[in-house]
Amino acid sequence: MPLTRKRSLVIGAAGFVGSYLIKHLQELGREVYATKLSTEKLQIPGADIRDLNILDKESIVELLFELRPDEIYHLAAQSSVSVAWRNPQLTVDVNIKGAVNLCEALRELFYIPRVLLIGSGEEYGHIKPGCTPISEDTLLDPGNIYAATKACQNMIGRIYADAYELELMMVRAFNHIGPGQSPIFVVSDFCRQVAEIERGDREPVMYVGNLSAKRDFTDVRDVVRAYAMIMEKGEKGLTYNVGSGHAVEIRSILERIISRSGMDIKIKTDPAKIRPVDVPIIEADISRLQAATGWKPEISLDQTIDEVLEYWRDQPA
Ligand code: A2R
Repeated sequence: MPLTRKRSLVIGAAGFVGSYLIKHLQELGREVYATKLSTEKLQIPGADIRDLNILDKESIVELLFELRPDEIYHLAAQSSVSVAWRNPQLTVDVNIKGAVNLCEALRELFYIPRVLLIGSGEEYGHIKPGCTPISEDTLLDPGNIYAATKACQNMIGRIYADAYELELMMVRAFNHIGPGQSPIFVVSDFCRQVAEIERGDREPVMYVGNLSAKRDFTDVRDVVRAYAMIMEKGEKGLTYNVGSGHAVEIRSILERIISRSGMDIKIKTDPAKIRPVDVPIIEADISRLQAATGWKPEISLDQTIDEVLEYWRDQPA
């Protein structure tokens, strides 16, 4: 190990991805700093965790001057599509102004850290039939407020990278899954329902949305490995899709989860889970990521499903 360890800063680490990323960076031998909102709880042995609200630019500047990180992962976001519909102002503030605050803070530093801005496959929006797998150069057509703010963050990142020679890279992450994810996401939702049925907490009926949609799922541990590789090898100003490269039908996910329970479970459509506009297939073209880093997913969908199901079986009733 080198005498001085590389310093990583993870901003917005109290969400789903943050603790996985911190653990991975620690495994890589990094000295890891992370931030959370003062209202959030996060403790990870060996990681130095601070409070930071990205709406306060001066606090970002102070923190960066104090820590002098070599690399910064920007995860902080208002990341819920439905909250974005209900509170577009907050979503614009956190996702756009927050990113601008970070970019402006970077300009005040006397050195140039590597920075990864995390966006979303949602930025592509209404993907037309025949346009999958979708590459980074596809024209963005965001279909909701959350997606629009992430598309904006992406454009701002590229502009700052070009205009001020900042070492900024952008990611568009497709569906990521794993133990600990909120049950507003489909795999976590289905696994939680099965665990509750197994415990006898509810009748043996699964409530589902659109089962024919196809989505590109990647285990969160593979996702954070990709982030670290892009941080190391990515080209400044470029955007990288992070996904498996293969879309899977939601029906197949449901069947795999139900088959693990061995129970006779009925399936009912819950109108609340059907979205007014649903894109039939979302699949990432990951050739740019693979050419730059050699990354490929290592954790199979079946393994992730097993672990997410175990996670929900272990939760108290
Ligand atoms: O909204 P909360 O209370 O869950 O807090 C989120 C936090 N956050 C902020 N951090 C600093 N300053 C703010 N003004 C601010 N507002 C919200 O960022 C949450 O703890 C964290 C983001 O984590 P998640 O929402 O769980 O996202 P996840 O799944 O970890 O995804 C990471 C990134 C996000 O940028 C997503 O939009 C993207 O990957 O897909």
